[in-house]
Amino acid sequence: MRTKEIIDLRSDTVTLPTEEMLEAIRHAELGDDVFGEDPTVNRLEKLAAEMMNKEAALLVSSGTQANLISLMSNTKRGELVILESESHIYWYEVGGISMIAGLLPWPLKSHTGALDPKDVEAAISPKNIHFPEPALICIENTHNRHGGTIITPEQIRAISEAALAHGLKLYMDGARIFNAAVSLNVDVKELTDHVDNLMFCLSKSLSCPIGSLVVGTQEFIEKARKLRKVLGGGMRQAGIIAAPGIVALEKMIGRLKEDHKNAKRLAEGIAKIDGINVDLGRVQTNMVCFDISGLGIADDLFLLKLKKEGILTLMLAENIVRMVTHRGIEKNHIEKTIAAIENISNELHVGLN
Ligand code: TLP
Repeated sequence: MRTKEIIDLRSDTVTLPTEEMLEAIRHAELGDDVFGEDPTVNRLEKLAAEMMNKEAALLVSSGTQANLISLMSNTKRGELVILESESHIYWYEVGGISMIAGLLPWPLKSHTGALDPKDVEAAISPKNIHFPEPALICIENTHNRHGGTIITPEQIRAISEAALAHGLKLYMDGARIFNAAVSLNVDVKELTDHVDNLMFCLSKSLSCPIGSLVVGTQEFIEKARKLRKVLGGGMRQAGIIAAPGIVALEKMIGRLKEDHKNAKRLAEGIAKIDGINVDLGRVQTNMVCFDISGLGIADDLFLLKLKKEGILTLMLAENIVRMVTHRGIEKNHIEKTIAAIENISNELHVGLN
């Protein structure tokens, strides 16, 4: 019996390593990275720093760990961190910003993920004995909960001016920064120029099994390295993680435009279906978020109906579905997904009356 093909649109984190990555792991030159002696890790960190136009980089186990280490390296306990109200750090990192870093998150609302410099200015309130000291501004690029939207170099520069004027640091959660660069058709350096430091993930659309990089000045990375050790993230022969990371940075960036094309096709296809509402303007990279309230179906049932067709996806919020394209998703999967959603709509007789 043939098993049904699974179309996994839950996240680009589900991507599996390529054959070339597995080969690179097999042949990686290894050493003890806590002693700074893993040549493959050293090579990856050097490459990442060069690509981002910063002095140094540090390999860590995950995006969440990268954000936590960066928050801690940029601040002191008790300080205030300005971030976007839908940001990953605020929503999905188990409150590590407060629980472990001891910081007060100060969330600001935005339309599509980019902080308004005027709101940032206002949040950096005048000195007052009652307020914690503001220390850091965080941006997220691309912005996950806003649907993979891009913060442009101009927007980043405007926020950085507010940061600079008040002596605050600017940090970027660039988990999917290469998606932004590829979509804008710019060198990634244009997106990193105006931030003090950042992190990006290897384990999302770049197809690596594990790993993220924290990038910034030498001094910042030294602090980050020590904090990684405190958090139990010092790894030994981590070259087996770094080796596919090098393949990713050298070979996997160009293909992201395929994912963006597929996301656009998916969005345009489902936008025509009765009961579905998609904001096409937000479909800028590899995510498609859409509102199913017009179908009049419970979220769980919608997910279940797709699952029966072999299509896996997730809810971002009540009635809001998120689908993410990646290397495991091809054009025919997009067409199958559009057809499956159309069938659900027809079954429910949406639009007939
Ligand atoms: N995002 C995951 C889930 O956690 C929601 C996903 O499927 O999108 N920053 C951003 C912007 C992210 O999207 C993620 C992961 C992280 C940080 C954390 O990375 P990991 O999962 O490696 O800890």
